[in-house]
Amino acid sequence: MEEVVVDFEDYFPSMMERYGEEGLLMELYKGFRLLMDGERGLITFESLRNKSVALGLSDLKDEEIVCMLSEGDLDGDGALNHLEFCFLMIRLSPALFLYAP
Ligand SMILES: [Ca+2]
Repeated sequence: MEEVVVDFEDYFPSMMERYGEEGLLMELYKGFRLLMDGERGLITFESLRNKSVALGLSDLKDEEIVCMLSEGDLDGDGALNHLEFCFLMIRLSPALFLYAP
């Protein structure tokens, strides 16, 4: 989990700088679409494990995936919807708020 947090903290502030706030939300949405299970429209353990390579997260261990899912899952259905994914990404990258107006 520690590694993942560091990655996101490094990654998102520079994304914010590059894309701006709306652009970043679009990128988050693209990331969500990339990782989601196409049939359910949600990020599940299986979809995250299968597709994490596409986001350069190929070293993600199963327990880190479980950790991300349980941390991000707000309604308790065991998967991440778009909103839960955005919240999780923003929570994992508190440095983002330094860029808020
Ligand atoms: Ca959920």
